[in-house]
Amino acid sequence: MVRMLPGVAAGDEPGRDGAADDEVGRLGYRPAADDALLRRAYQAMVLARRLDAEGMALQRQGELGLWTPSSGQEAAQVGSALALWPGDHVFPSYREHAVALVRGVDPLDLFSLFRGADFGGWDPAALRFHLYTLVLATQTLHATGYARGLQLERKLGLAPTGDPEAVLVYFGDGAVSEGDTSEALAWAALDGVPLVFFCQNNQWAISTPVARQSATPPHQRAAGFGMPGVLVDGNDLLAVHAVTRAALDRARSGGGPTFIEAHTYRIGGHSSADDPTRYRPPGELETWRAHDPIARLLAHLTANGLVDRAFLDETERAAEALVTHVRAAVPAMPDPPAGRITRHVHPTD
Ligand SMILES: Cc1ncc(C[n+]2csc(CCOP(=O)(O)OP(=O)(O)O)c2C)c(N)n1
Ligand SMILES: [Mg+2]
Repeated sequence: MVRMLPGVAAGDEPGRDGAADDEVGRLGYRPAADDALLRRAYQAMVLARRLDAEGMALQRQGELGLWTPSSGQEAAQVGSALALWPGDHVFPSYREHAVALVRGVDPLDLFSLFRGADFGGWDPAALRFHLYTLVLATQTLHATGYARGLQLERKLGLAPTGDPEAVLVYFGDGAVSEGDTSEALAWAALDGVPLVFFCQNNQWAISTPVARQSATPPHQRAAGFGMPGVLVDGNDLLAVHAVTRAALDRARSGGGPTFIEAHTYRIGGHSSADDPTRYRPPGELETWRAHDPIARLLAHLTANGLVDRAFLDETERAAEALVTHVRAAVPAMPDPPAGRITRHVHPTD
């Protein structure tokens, strides 16, 4: 298990060259030494948290059909997304809003999807961020097929010149129970495709706890399929970034796929249609709140003098401006024209 930041307790910060980092170094992972990247990560996490709150509020006001909260999973999402190179391909599920932000998806395109005004309005080819899927685990096969295609292109000398590309696929702990995931893992390992399986174990699949879905922690399955499985503290931005970067490097250099399990927690409900108070054990939410990934990164940044008041104020201003924009734009989104749904089936419509 890889773990770098020990939580929010004052005086408990390891810094980036403390004992915890030595342990990580022995395992072959190097934490980011790039202060600008850590500041960027903090900003992306704050923006994602605010957008998430706005998504819930807009759904409650009747402006969105559904919202899938991502709060609590910002370190897992931003840490992994910032390890990607621009040419890498991402296959998300339906909760990767923070990854979408990092990849440059216009937040309004996320909201138009959840409003039902669009089918998923961003350009997956341009952004290298493929469309959301609600059908659990399908994206694991799409990603494996895509990675196999990249591998064959390279083998046949058809790959574009430039950086070699890798693929990263996101899925949840519940999706590990789907047959598609097992097929994808078996196929990916057999062919050694350039792919990273990134499982956000947020402890719940709607109301089913992970312990009732899997007799072993998800990452332990990887060995049986023939690839390394790594467990990482998913609320630790530096650890997630280091592990994902190493796995992507391995994929890019022909080393084959890696399975990462990021141990995290879904602070909100499964979706805006869910009431987690019906099934969560008492105290669980509070325990995880004490490991809030944004507070932990901020504690690290502050302890190392990497942020000042002006930076924090600027981050707040940017978040406020973003949600003000979203709040005005979402209710004004036009309904799609009738016939749009069949446009690509019946081109004359
Ligand atoms: C094939 C399929 N089966 C069932 C569902 C219903 N469903 C939607 S989300 C979900 C739970 C998924 O949990 P997990 O994979 O842990 O992801 P999380 O929502 O926690 O991010 C279920 C059962 C679905 N969307 N697709
Ligand atoms: Mg889950």
